[in-house]
Formats: sequence, C-alpha cells, structure tokens
Amino acid sequence: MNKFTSKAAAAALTMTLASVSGQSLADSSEPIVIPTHNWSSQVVMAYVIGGIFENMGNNVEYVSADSQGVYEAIRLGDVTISHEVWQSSFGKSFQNALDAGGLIDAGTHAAPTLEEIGVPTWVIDQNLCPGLPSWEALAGCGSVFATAGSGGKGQILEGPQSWHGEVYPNRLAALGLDDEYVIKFAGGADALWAEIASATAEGRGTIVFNWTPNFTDAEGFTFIEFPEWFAGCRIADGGTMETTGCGSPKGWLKKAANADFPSTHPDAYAMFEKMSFTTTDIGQMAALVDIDKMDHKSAAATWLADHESVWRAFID
Ligand code: TMO
Repeated sequence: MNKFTSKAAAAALTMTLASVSGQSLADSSEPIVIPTHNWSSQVVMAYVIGGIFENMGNNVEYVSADSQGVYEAIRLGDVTISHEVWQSSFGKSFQNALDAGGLIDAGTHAAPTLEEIGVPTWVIDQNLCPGLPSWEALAGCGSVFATAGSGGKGQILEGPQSWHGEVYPNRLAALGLDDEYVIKFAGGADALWAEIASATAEGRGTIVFNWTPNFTDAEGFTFIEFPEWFAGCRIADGGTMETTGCGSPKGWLKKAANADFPSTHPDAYAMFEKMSFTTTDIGQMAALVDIDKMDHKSAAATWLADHESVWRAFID
C-alpha cells in the first residue's frame, strides 16, 4: 500500500470503529492533562508537546505531579500522558500501572538513556582517582571526594530520593564501598549542577548523579562503569545483596498514556505515539533552561520555533 491508500484504509477503519462505538471522529475538547516533574527536559518537553497539541486544535492542561505516582494517576485517568518514562528511575512504577490496567505503552523515543553517577571529565583527565571510570577505582579514593560535611568520607551527591529510592545506598553496601562513601540526596536537580560548577571552580573532585540525554552531554561528563545491569538485579526488583551492586541499565525512554486517550483524542494520540525525540533534541530542551537560563515555557516556545520540521513530521 502506498501512503495514500494506507491512510485511506486507516481512515475507513477508524470510521467503522467510530460508528460502531458511536464516537465522533474529532478529538474531544476535554483537556489533555500533561504532567510536569522536577528535571528540565521533562518540563520543557511538556510545554513542547502541549504546544503541538494546541497547534492541532486540542485543549491542554498542565499539572505538577510526583514522578513515581504519575503512572497510577494516568491509569486512573487523572493525568493523560507521561512523555519521559526513564527506565532506571521509573520503569517499575510504569510496569506496575501497565500490569494493573488503564495505562498503555505509547512507544519509545529514539534516544537511548543512562541514569548513573559520574564525574566531570576533567576529574579523569587530571587523574584525581586513577582507574576511573571503572567502579573498582573508587576503593581508596574516598578522601578525594570528601566535602566539608562528609566526615572524611567520599560524598556521592545523588538526585532527589524520589527518583531512585534505595538503589545507590544498596549498591554501595553490595560493593563494599559504604565504609568509605556516603550518599547525600539532593533537594533538586539544580543542586547537582551547582555542585559540578563549584567543584570545577575549586578544582575539587566530585561524584554526582546525572543522566543522558542532558545538557551535560556537551560539557564533558563521564559516568562510572559499574557491574552490568540485568533484569531483577536490584533489591526492589527481587534481587539480593549479591546482585544489587549492578549498575543502571543502558535504558529506554518511553511514553505512556491513559488507555482511553486513543479513543477520546485519536489525532492527538496518533501524534503522541509517532513522536520520538533524539538525544540531541532532549539535550537542547535541557540546555535552553540549564545553560541559557530561560524559563521552561519560553524554552519550549523557542524549541518549537527552531525545530518546526521535527515536530511537524509527527502530525502527518
Ligand atoms: C529521571 N531522571 C532523568 C532525572 O533521572
């Protein structure tokens, strides 16, 4: 089938289904509820997607939502979509809602992901802890990463505890590094970037949680290489102290939606399902806020204006 005939066939099928179920073909005017969380690309992308939906004639609404609880909220219909489901942090909450019913997997972005602790690359170039980025090099380097408040131990600045729970405390214990390092949970993502900036200005070694795609991809950040992840290695996923020393998955970035969204808003859902952002797209969305210091809405408007050919392709 060529593009026209497949489109015509799809339209005919939609009309048949619509007349059977008595639904109209057009998207409902009910607002599409888009969640915002606490890291930059996610919030910018929320407004990017909202802007595309509005361009298509849809109504949108934004709600600030907990990044784990959102999957249950989608399942129950209080939130319509999730556009950045990061495997390492949220895979379990996503899967739980998928299994319970009411939430659907709306596909995967092109960008592969990693959520892991690491160091600004200059720490490696200057050989502050010989053997990095292998995790085994951390043993004996605790004092290199000590801070004023870490009692002589190496500090690892984790993200907010709502992202990864006990993953890093368990990992340190499993790898025998908990005597030499302490985990500090950051209050928010900005604390991670502030720590990288001040440690770099002081020439002080630092270990922080970070992820890719992110604005730091362009700045030189190296993730520590831990024992390879496998399904079920973490304690929260049924693993044991023998296995929970595993690193984070080289993961996926998914989209999720309420199960009714394809029938209430067929055009918007088709766009959302087709929508796929690359590492570059997502890095740009974060950089507009974290480097260029724009507010999230202006960053989204700028991104949409500068990349019209990218998002137009999701509509056709
Ligand atoms: C979910 N995050 C990208 C902040 O790791």
